[in-house]
This record gives sequence, C-alpha cells and structure tokens, in this order.
Amino acid sequence: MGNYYQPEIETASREQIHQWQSERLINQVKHVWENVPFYKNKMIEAGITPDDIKSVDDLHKLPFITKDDLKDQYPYGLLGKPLSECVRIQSTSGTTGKRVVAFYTQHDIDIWEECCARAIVAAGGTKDDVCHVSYGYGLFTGGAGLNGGSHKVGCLTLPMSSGNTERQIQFMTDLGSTILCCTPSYAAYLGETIQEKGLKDKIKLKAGIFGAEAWTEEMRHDIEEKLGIKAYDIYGLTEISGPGVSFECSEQTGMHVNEDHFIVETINPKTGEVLPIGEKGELVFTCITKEAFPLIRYRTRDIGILSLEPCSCGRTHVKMTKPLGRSDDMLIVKGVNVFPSQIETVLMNKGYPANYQIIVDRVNNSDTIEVQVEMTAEMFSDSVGDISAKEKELVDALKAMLGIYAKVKLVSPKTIARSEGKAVRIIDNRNLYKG
Ligand code: DLL
Repeated sequence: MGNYYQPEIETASREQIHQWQSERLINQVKHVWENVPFYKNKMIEAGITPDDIKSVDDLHKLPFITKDDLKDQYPYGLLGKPLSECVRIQSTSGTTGKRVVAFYTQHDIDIWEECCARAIVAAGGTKDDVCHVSYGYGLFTGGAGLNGGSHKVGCLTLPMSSGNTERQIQFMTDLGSTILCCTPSYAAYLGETIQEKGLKDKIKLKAGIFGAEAWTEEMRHDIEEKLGIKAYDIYGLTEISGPGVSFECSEQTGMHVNEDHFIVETINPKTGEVLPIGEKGELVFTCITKEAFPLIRYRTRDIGILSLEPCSCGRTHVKMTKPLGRSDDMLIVKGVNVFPSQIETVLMNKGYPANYQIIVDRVNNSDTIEVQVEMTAEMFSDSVGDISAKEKELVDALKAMLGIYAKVKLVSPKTIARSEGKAVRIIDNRNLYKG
C-alpha cells in the first residue's frame, strides 16, 4: 500500500468515481452553456443541449475542442468566469505563434495544487521533506504547480527555478534536499554533474518527480542510479491545468489520472471514435471541476493507453502510459514545444525554398536542434562570409519565433534528400518514445 494525500478520494470505489464524474460533468456542461458562448454554439451545432448529458456515459455526445479552437478564441473566448474572479494566468512552454493562455480562479489553483500534492505524497513526500523545485517558474506551469503542491504537503519548499547548476547543487547539499522536481533531462544532467564532482555522498535526495517531456526507461534507470533515488513520472498540460493531471505511484508502471477532476478518454485520432480501455489512442481530457478555463473533450495530441488493472498502491484511478508519441508533429526541445510549421514560416519569410530538415538530438542530456536549409541558386554563389551572415540572420529569426537557440546550416541546392511521398522534415535521434 502506498501513501496518499487524499486517501478517500485516491482509493474511492469505481462506482463512487463514476458518480462524482457524472454529477460534475452535468454541472460543468450547464456552466459552459450558460457562461461560454463558444461552447453553447458548438453544442447547438452538434444538436445537443445540457439536458442530453445525464451521466458521464453521455460524454461522447459532446463535441471535441482542439488547439486551433484555443488559438481562435485567444485570449478570452473560453473564459468561464469574469476576469475579476480570475487570479492567475499560466501559459504553455510553446512560443509566440502557438501560445495558449490558461486562466485560474483561486479554486482552480487549489485543486491544481492538490493534484500536485498527491504526486509528491505518492513519491514518498511528507512535511519532513525538503522539496527542491527546479522546474521553470513564471508562465510555465512546472514551477508554480509543484511549488504549490509542495506547500500543501507541508514540505520545506526550495523555489530554485531552472538553471545555475552550481547553485542548485550547493543548495541541494547545504539544505539537504530530499525530493527533486525538474525535467528528466535536467535531472540526468544534475546526476552527471554530481557524479563528476564526487558529491553523490553529500546529497540526501530520495525521490524525484520528473515530467513535461518524454523520457525512456533507460533514462529512468540512469537518473535513479546517478542520484541514488526513485524517479517518478508526472504528466500534465497547461490547457488542463499543468503538472498533476496524472502521476506515478510506487508501482512505477503508468500514471494515475486524477479522475475526480479530469475525465480521460482515448480516441482514434483520425476518426474521433472513442476506443475501449486498453487500446492505444489520442488522450482526450474533460475538466469537470475547473471554473475559469473549463475545457471539455480537449484533444491533447498525446498518444497513450489507459488501464484499469488493479494497482498494488491501492489507488483506483485509471492509469495512463507515458505518452507514446504525438498525433501531430510537435517536438519538445529543451522543454519548449516546437512546431515544424513555425520553422517553415521563418524560412519562407526569409525567402528560402521549402527544402529543409530539422535534426533533433540529445548530447550530454541536453537537447540540440539543427535546421538544415537549402540555399537558392543565387545564394549559392555568395561568399563564405555572406553565407555565415545569412545563417546568423536565420538563427536570430528562429530564436525570436521559438524562444530557443537552433543551429542553422545552409547547404547546397538539391542536397537534402527528396522522398517520393511525404517530405522527411524531422529527424529525431533521441528515440524518446521507445519505452
Ligand atoms: O509540460 C506541464 C508539466 C510541467 C508537466 C511539469 C509535468 C511536469 P505544457 O508546456 O503545456 O505543460 O506541455 C504539455 O508536454 O501535451 C505532452 O506532450 C508533454 N508532456 C508533459 N508531461 C509529460 C511526460 C507541461 N511526463 C505537453 N512525459 C504534453 C511525456 C509529457 N511528455
């Protein structure tokens, strides 16, 4: 049996969970019908009214919502509460072009933090722990979410934010951090640095809560070994609240979805058909307790498998696998969401042909991204100096669009391999979704 933050909820019977979901879904649908004209119109288009939703079994009647809807409704179109009742916004780790802005009431924040508290307690956290939060603070949900969860548990919270590895390690050793929260790639980097400096004996870490990007079982073993800890996965997305939509327990075989707040479905990404539990599909979430940004049937584009197999930790909430891929082409590079279309936009705006390749790799546990672009015939005759200047110009434009550094290499015309079918735009050498 495991440790729980809210035992009566986390181990509730399936019947009880069904009942909560039904009551809350009915209320949520009324809430959006009355307060969000966008939803009312979508429901009218789908030929339904709130009266058609009598239990969670009617969920499939409701229309999906997509990231495009969020973009079209930016910034206030999906607000479920007056701005005067909202106390916070957070945003995706994405970029200018595709940013999503999510709103929270104080009630929304309390629930989100409780979900993160459940994850911390499942990882063995108690009020005697020192919780070292190295997710970014600011618009990104990682820092704020785990910070709030840590407070709720009563841990001594170190709001480190990301970066400055020397200082991270110093605080970790001086203050005796016991739980580390950060991206898995940063955890691996910290592990390596600690090992190099021969400081493994000086750190007191026992557990880590790592998410926001894909990581393999190999990476888990590497981090566990280097830091001498148990490494737990945590999943979430800004649109649905942030980290803590689901979290791993002591069994470390998938993440329990906080089903009293989020209903999860898997669908066939091509047809939208709802799949039975156990079949691989796109994860779709419905927020049943959120007030300010109440997304219903939100298509995440993350691919996963659900399971209701009994779990040795005693939790009854459905488990999802780690995301096994995406149904769109979004990449997560250095924790930042990157869409190839944004890169293409920059190249087109600067007059380059659409022959390019994006090569993503992980070197020393840090992501790298290189964009290879074919020059036009005229550019090809330019001097070496001119070519470097052009590369630099593209680096700057990509930085402005993506928010991260991408290396640029201009190559001779017709050197990027053409394929018969779809162009191969992305080469991701990280093999992140293999296990
Ligand atoms: O990454 C929230 C988060 C912060 C989760 C800290 C966990 C820890 P976004 O920036 O909106 O929010 O990015 C959401 O990141 O759709 C997934 O594709 C990916 N993702 C999140 N957690 C995981 C994970 C945060 N554990 C997008 N494994 C999601 C794999 C993950 N991918």
